Amino acid sequence: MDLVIYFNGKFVPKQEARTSIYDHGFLYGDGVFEGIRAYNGRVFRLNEHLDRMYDSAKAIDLKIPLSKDEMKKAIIETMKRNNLKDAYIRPIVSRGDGDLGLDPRKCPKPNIFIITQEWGAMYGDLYEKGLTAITVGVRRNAPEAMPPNIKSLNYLNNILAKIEANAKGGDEAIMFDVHGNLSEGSGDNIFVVKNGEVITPPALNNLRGITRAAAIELARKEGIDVVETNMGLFDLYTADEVFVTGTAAEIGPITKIDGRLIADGKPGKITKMLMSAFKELTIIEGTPII
Ligand code: PXG
Repeated sequence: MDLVIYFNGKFVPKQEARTSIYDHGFLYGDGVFEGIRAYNGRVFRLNEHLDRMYDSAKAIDLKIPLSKDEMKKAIIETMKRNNLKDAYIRPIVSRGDGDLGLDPRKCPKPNIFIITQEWGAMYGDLYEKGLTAITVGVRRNAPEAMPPNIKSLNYLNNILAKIEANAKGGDEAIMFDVHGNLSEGSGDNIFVVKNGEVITPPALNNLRGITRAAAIELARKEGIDVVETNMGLFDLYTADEVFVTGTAAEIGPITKIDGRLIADGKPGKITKMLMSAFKELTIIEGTPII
């Protein structure tokens, strides 16, 4: 059976889920989205993802024509109609159809799509071997220009970083901000472990990751100190462990950066502990799809 997509209150086959070329989501990247995961029939941290999506929309002055509760019901219904248990969920709200001018006042009605599809582990055997990363020249968008806290439909900053990492042979890109402070990966947050402490950049120059928050909670539950502070290249190269967190990536160990081994080049103890604690959490938590 073909996947069905939620489109403005209707469920349509995926070939019919189309928007206009005048949709400002297409013309200008004007809109917001979320990336959510369901594990074994439960949607992980659905309320947190919806809070973030509505905050992103608020930050770009986009009024989503559904309440959070209605959006939640639409997501669950899309999952049910596709008979999915382990899935990736992508709600998208675009500014809607307008004209060729960029003024959002020309777009009276936002378009809402919800895509769901089956999804497994993103990095395969690299969770055991470790990922390689490249620190890229592309700087993360400055918060004063395009706040990285907004999960907008314009991902070109991240895509430029990914292109650079691809060209230089890394599984993931690591970005710094314009001041040289560590920011995040192209689609995940970054953590360093040093002398038993877990350290991550403050969430001004990166996306407030749902997995980031879960990793912080899990580390603190184990009695590990977690500090949010600015870091530089030195902190990466001299780290005991480095890992990334994201809905797609989950928790992924980084064992090589710019061709240099991190510590002994194997996934670290705290990273491995957090990976298994996170796995556990995804099994026991979540909004049931009923
Ligand atoms: N930073 C950025 C820039 C992201 O896009 C994260 C951090 C992690 O946030 P969560 O809440 O997921 O822990 C993200 C989310 C992909 C892909 O295909 C990645 C994301 C979203 C959608 C697709 O790699 N990352």
